[in-house]
Amino acid sequence: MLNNRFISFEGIDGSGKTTQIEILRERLSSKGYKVIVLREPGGTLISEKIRKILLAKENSDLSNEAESLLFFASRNQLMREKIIPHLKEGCFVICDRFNDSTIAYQGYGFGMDISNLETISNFATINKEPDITFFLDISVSLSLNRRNNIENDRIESKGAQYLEKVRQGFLSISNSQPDRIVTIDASLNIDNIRDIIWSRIKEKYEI
Ligand code: Z5A
Repeated sequence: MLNNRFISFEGIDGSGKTTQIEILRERLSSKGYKVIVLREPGGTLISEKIRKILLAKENSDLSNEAESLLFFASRNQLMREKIIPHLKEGCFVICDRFNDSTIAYQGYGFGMDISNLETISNFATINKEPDITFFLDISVSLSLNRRNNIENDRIESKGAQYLEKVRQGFLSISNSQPDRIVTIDASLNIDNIRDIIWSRIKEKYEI
């Protein structure tokens, strides 16, 4: 049996996912829970190889469809090798990005058919979605500011207009799934965001 401890974090670049995931990991661990943090794309040997293909600037010829399918392939490997086994063991599984990123970045970002992507996505994830998702929402200008001195990978190089479509995609996904997705104003300070996340975690898991 899979437990309901599958948590994902979503948002455009620089929205603070990694920062908040580290805080949540420490808090859950300090209370004695087993926690695994996984990043997407990546998290297994094969998925990390796919990540290199996806993010390498030299792969500028990668088609939109091939890019989407590589994200799904990486995710399926992560499901099979890490997410399902850890959920079965009773761990909290925290994913830095999951399916919503593909729907937002590839679906909304490229203007691809969302229902096609959702069908493939169900196949790739074996119909298991996160039990709770924190969508950290920031504006594109704040995203670009926060990432000011960091070198861009292939996807980050697509520019502000693309990122705005991705953000609108995330907003539309979160509006359509309010039971699963908690939308947080991620321009707030780190401690405020930490407190909002923790109160939702306490409420959901009664811890
Ligand atoms: N991608 C995709 O296209 N399709 C998919 O299906 C999937 C992914 C799964 C993965 O990049 C790329 O793949 C990503 C989407 C795409 N690229 N793009 N574009 P990644 O994993 O390398 O990077 P990322 O996920 O975009 O993470 P990031 O840029 O490192 O951002 P973050 O983890 O959300 O933020 P952070 O590292 O916690 O914080 C960024 C900075 O802001 C840092 O200096 C913090 O100290 C600061 N920060 C954090 N929170 C705050 C607050 N609240 N106030 C002020 N400053 C803050």
